[in-house]
Amino acid sequence: MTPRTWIPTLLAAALLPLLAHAAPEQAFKSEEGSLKVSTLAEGLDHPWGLAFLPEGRGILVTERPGNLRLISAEGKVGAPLGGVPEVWAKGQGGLLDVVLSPTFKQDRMVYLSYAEGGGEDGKAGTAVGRGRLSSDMAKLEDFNVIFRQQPKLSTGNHFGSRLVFDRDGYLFIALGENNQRETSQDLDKLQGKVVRLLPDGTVPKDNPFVGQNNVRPEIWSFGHRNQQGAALNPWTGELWTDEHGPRGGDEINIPKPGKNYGWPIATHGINYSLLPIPEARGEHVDGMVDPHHVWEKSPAISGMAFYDNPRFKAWDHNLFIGALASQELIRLELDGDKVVHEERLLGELGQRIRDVRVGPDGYLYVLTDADDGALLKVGLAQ
Ligand SMILES: [Ca+2]
Repeated sequence: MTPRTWIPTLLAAALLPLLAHAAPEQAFKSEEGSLKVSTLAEGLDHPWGLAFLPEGRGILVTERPGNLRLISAEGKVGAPLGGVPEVWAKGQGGLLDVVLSPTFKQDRMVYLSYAEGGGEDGKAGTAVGRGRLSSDMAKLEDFNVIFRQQPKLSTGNHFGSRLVFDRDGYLFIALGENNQRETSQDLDKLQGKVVRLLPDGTVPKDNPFVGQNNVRPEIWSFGHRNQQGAALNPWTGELWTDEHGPRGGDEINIPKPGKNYGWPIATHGINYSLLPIPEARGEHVDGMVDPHHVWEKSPAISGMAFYDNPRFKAWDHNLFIGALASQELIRLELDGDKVVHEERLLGELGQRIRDVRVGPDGYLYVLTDADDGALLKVGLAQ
């Protein structure tokens, strides 16, 4: 390298970290101390889900219009990865969640959920597939679909979806009902369900409805509306999900095998038109499981993360949930499984919060849902 080329290169190298940290850190009051918020990356197009690569090699982030990007630990946003499936990017549809295989270090598998077209009359449904992250991290190789919501019934709403592996390596998919209420109770359809699969998409033999006629064996639980958050409780190993109610009645559930979570027969909500849900028979209906926790006024809850990192002791045993309509990050204190206190954070930003995860460094990583969406890093002053 001649001096003429290396001087600008050195300058660029010196400036890059500055650019990545261009936005100043902000501080907001919170019950547990001063909340420190910095923008790790911005200019993201409706980011939806994120997954941390091991050994600090960056963060995979989905953008709803269909791009998967790698953001470096310093906040540099990479070009879209190749090998990602074509998605149906209309309404609430598009590229949605991303998780790594629990055996990623051996298999380098990345799982994606997304809206897929091809249904009757141009309708779409949720699909899940996986591909191997190439060694240069520029593409997914040999992507193949392991799950499709059948039939495809969405004209643009309620695709869910979140992906969670449990401790035994089973893959849970938390789905929406495609805005077709009655399908949540139909056991021959995959709308409004939690499904449980082996990592390659085959159905585990001990799923609750295996062997029954006219029932999809993938189903783990049913009677769900639009599930946009899910996480594994690190203290119990159980799956938790959250779902949007209609007008009112956002819920947290702890889905158990074969159980009915009520929608649209049992709900705390009413229609957006203020009319009752036609099928609804009340908040509690015998034979259906009440929500573990419910909001009478809907914050429109989305991605969730349990806090189990030693970094910020004040947050120990908390559950964080993004909220879209109310434009906040919800902090819930848990006593065992029970929600005993709620605080709303980040309202000062006026941003729809789509997802929240706990990073390996113990900071919260938060995605804002906007044309110019951001990846925020949130911690407490220490
Ligand atoms: Ca319910």
